[in-house]
Amino acid sequence: MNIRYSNRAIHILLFILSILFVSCKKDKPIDEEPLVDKKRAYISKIYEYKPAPGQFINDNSYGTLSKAAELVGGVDRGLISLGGFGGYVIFGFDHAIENKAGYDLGIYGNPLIGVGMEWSEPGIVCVMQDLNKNGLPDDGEWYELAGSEHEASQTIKNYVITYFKPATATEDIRWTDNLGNVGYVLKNQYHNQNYYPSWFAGDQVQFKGTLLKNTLGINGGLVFNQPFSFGYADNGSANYLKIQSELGRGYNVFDIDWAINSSGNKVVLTHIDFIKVYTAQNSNGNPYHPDYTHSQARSMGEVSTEMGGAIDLHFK
Ligand SMILES: [Ca+2]
Ligand SMILES: [Ca+2]
Ligand SMILES: [Ca+2]
Ligand SMILES: [Ca+2]
Repeated sequence: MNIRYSNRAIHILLFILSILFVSCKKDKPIDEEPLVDKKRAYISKIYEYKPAPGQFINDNSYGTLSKAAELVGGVDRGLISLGGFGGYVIFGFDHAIENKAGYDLGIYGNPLIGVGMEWSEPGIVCVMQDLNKNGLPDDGEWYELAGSEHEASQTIKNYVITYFKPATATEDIRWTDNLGNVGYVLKNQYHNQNYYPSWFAGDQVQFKGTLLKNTLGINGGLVFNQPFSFGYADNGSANYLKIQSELGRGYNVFDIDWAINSSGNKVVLTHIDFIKVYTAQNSNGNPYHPDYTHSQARSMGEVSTEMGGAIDLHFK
């Protein structure tokens, strides 16, 4: 069959099919129409955006309440930064996410994945059920999804950090933690605004969570922050690279089967209603730490998880 003939045959076939499709559609009652609203696979609501101080916070591009609201209904509609350790976002879908075999949830971030210049900023993911069915993340327990570092010796559970509002916008943001450390979220030359969230009441804010070890390094002048092997957001893991290569846009995958309670024991969940992501490292991206005066000490800015949306991997 020559090409012109086959094209003509295909056109005729498509024409006949389109007539059949239209006539079938007419006969079908409206309430039997299949669900094709792909938007429902994505975030339907941001319940809370509470970032820790960081270089993108209060910035109109990545760090305001209105930027967080833009994540609803799609992927890469915007990007929010969660700031330093503990800063978080809580979101949900217009339906519960079921725990089926394998991965259930995908979360979009912006890790740099070039070999030798990795810039991952791992975020821990927690899930909650709406036990009292009031549509709010207000009564269940937050269950951490245990990633590859869950049992690592350098992982610190129940880490608590307190950030202090600076007197002026030009100051580094001081913090203390429950291990007796004192430090600063360092300001840098690229972002001059106040790094402490402008909408927070009071003069200090506290975050709690699991602290993961730093993965920062420098090689030939290039500062990198390596990914963990699995189970974190904004993390350029091998699986992220695979999805990026197959779909053209990478995301991190999560299995509700990974849920653990506050004692570290596995919990069985048939579904979840709410998801929380928080920055899980406490790092200024400063390979010369604790030297704050080195010329490269402030070149990267704090390690802060970014999120560009999420997807229910079972939604068809
Ligand atoms: Ca699953
Ligand atoms: Ca509830
Ligand atoms: Ca970041
Ligand atoms: Ca990032």
